[in-house]
Amino acid sequence: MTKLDSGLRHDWQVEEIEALMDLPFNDILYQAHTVYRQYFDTNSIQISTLLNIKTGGCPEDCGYCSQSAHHQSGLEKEKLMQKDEILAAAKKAKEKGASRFCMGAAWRSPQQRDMPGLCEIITEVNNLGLETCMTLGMLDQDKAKQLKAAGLDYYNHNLDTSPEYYDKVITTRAYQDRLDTLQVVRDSGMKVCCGGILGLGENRRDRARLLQTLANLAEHPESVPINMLIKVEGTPLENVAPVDSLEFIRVIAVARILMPKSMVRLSAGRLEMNDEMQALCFFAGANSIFYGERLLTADNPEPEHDHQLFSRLGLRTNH
Ligand code: SAM
Ligand code: DTB
Ligand code: SF4
Repeated sequence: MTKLDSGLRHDWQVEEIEALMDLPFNDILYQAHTVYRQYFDTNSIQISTLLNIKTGGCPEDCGYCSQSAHHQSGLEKEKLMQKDEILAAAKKAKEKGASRFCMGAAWRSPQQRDMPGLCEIITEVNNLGLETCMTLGMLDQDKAKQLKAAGLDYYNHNLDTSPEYYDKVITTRAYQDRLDTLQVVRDSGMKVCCGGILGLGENRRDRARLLQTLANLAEHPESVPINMLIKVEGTPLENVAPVDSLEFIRVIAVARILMPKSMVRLSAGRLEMNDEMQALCFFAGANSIFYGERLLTADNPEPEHDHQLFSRLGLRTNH
């Protein structure tokens, strides 16, 4: 455990987390917001912009994903984007106010032949004055070291759901593979961005187990994205029942309570959330979002709409 991490708990029992989830809504919000105020300026949120630098044709079978070659989402497979195109998108994101640029690739893991190009991209995006994040699939120690040496600030690698529910959603890799990559990323010295998705058909215990796994990592991820499933036609999860909005807010609140110093990111699915729901997520402790009209392949709220929302809520976007 690092110094920064001292005083934080890493020994949560699932029953304790379920008890938090079961609290009356006002109590859970009050508790989460109290913790939130101890550690953060609660009127300030961080914004990151995403770019899919390699689209489609992914060999993994993640049941939620438009980019898996196993599903018929109609998405055309593309090659890794050219560096200049990526840099142009990064400049635009910076001009529009993003502080971090997150690049995603539809890979099971990157190949060594892609590494020098990826490392150049990282260095040049950093030189624009942006923090960098990548999500490229599984990493071994050597590749994690190369990314770190190039200056990559964050690596995103989600656990997505509970260990028990994982193989209902993904069969081409195991939960332990995810944990192994997270360890390699942590050991390399990069910051960890790791969270999950709600709405995969999981139950409340699965949600508690996901949060328990995240909070009981040796160090809490610096960034914890909580995604609401975006249902994609042609994927196995296209018809799954939606998660109740208040349940989603409860999960944000419990993430804040368990990981008080982490950035909790209200991630995919905001287009389906009204302003009032997002406001409650921000009250419950979400302090980061993806900003820009597109996520990886799916739409995100218009930046203008987000600005209006921030202004109506008195939120600043300056970390
Ligand atoms: N291939 C890499 C991987 O899986 O780690 C990186 C890209 S992957 C698209 C990044 C994350 O986006 C996934 O782990 C998942 O949590 C999230 N995601 C993907 N499709 C989604 C969807 N339809 N709705 C919500 N979140 C989604
Ligand atoms: C994360 O947890 N959510 C982002 C980011 N990390 C890479 C991705 C959301 C993807 C939503 C579906 C899509 O755009 O294809
Ligand atoms: Fe591939 Fe990532 Fe999509 Fe899974 S989530 S199919 S690994 S791009």
